[in-house]
Amino acid sequence: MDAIYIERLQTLFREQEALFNRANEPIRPDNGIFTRWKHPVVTARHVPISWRYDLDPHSNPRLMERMGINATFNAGAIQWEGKYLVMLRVEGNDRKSFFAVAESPNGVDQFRFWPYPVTMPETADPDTNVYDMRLTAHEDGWVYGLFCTERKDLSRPHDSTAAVANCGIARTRDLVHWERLPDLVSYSGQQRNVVLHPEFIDGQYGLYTRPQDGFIEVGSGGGIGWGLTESMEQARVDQEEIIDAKVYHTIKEVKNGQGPPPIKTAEGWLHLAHGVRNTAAGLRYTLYLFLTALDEPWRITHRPGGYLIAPQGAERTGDVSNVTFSNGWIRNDHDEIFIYYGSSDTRLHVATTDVDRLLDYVKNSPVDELNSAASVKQRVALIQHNESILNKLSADGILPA
Ligand code: M1P
Repeated sequence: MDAIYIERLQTLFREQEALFNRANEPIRPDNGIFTRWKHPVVTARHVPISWRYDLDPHSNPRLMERMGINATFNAGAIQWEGKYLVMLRVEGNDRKSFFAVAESPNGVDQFRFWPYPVTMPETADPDTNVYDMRLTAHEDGWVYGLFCTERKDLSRPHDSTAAVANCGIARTRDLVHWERLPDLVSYSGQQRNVVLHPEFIDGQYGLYTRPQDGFIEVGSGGGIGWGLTESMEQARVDQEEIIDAKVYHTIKEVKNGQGPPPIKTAEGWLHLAHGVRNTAAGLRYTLYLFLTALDEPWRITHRPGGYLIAPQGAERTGDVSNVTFSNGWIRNDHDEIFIYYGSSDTRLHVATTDVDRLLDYVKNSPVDELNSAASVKQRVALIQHNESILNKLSADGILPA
C-alpha cells in the first residue's frame, strides 16, 4: 500500500474526528432575543469520508477526492427519539443537491451523518434537482417532507438555464424509507417554499405556499400564501390567499417565503420566514418572525418590523453571498428553540432561544412604519422614554451619573 495513501487516509479520519468532537460555544453577549453559536454545526467537511473518496488503495492509490461535496446548508429539522436531527441540503461538486440526515445529542455540536443519504423515490417526471426540505410531523401520524423539485423548462428548449420549480411531497415513518407522493398541483406558474401546517384545519391539510411567475423571480405575485387541500396523496390547492405580501422598501421587497412549519404556543403560532431585498451587490436574504392566531394560523396578529437574523461576519460570504435561509427549527421539551439556518448557501448554523423570548420579541417589538420619518419618530419616542429611565438608574447608582 502506498505510503501517501496511508498518510492521507489517517489524516482525513483524524481531522474529521476532531471536527466531530469540537465543542461549540455560545457567542456572548447576545441581543437578548437569540444566541448565535461560534461554529457552523454542519459543513461539507462533516460529510462522511466514504461518501467522497474511493477508499480502495488499488483504484485510488493517491486517495483523490473524486466525488467532492460543495456545501451543506438549508436543513429541515425535527426532534427524533431524543436526538436533534437536521435534514440537510447536501450539494455535490456536480451541483446536484440531495437530502441527508445528520444527528446530534444536544442540537449545537457533534452532528454526524447517518450512514447513507436519503434515496428519494421519483415521480413519473423525474426531478433534476431537489432541495430545502421542510419536515412536518403531522397530526395524521406521518412525517411529511415538502421540498423544491426543479426540472428543465421544456417550453424553452434552447435556454439551458430555464427551470421550473414545484413542490415535491414525500412522507415517512422513520426518516429512512420515503413514500413519494404526487407533486403539489396549484394554479401559480411555479412554487417554492411550500410548508405543511402540522394540524388539520376543518379536516383539511393547510399549506403555506409561495406562488411565483418565474424560477427566480416571483413576479407581480409572490408573498407567503395559504391554501387547503383535502388530501396529501393528491395535494391540490385551488385557491391561494396571500397572508404576508412583499412590501416596497422593506426586508421582503423582492420576495419572501415561509421557513419551517410554525411552532404552536399558548399565544399563537410562531412563524419564521425569509425576506429578500435587492442591493447593488445582489439579493440579500434575512430571516424574520411573525405570529398568527391559534384558531386561524393564516391570520397574522403580530409582525415586528425588520429582520430577526441577518448574515454576519463569515456568514456573509459563500456560493450565494449575503444569505441567511431557514427551513428548520426545533422546540424541545423545555421550550428551548434551536433555529437552524444556512449561510450564503454554504454551511449550516444554529441560533438558540426559547418560546418566551420569541413571544416577547414578536409581541413587543415595533412594527415597520414603512418610511423614514415614522421610523425616526419611533426612535425619538424610545430615546425620550429612556431619558427618565437612565436618570433613575444613575440616581440609584446602577449606572454612573
Ligand atoms: O440562493 C438563496 C436561496 O434561493 C432560493 O430561495 P428563494 O426561492 O426564496 O429565492 C432557494 O434556492 C434557497 O435554497 C437558497 O438558499
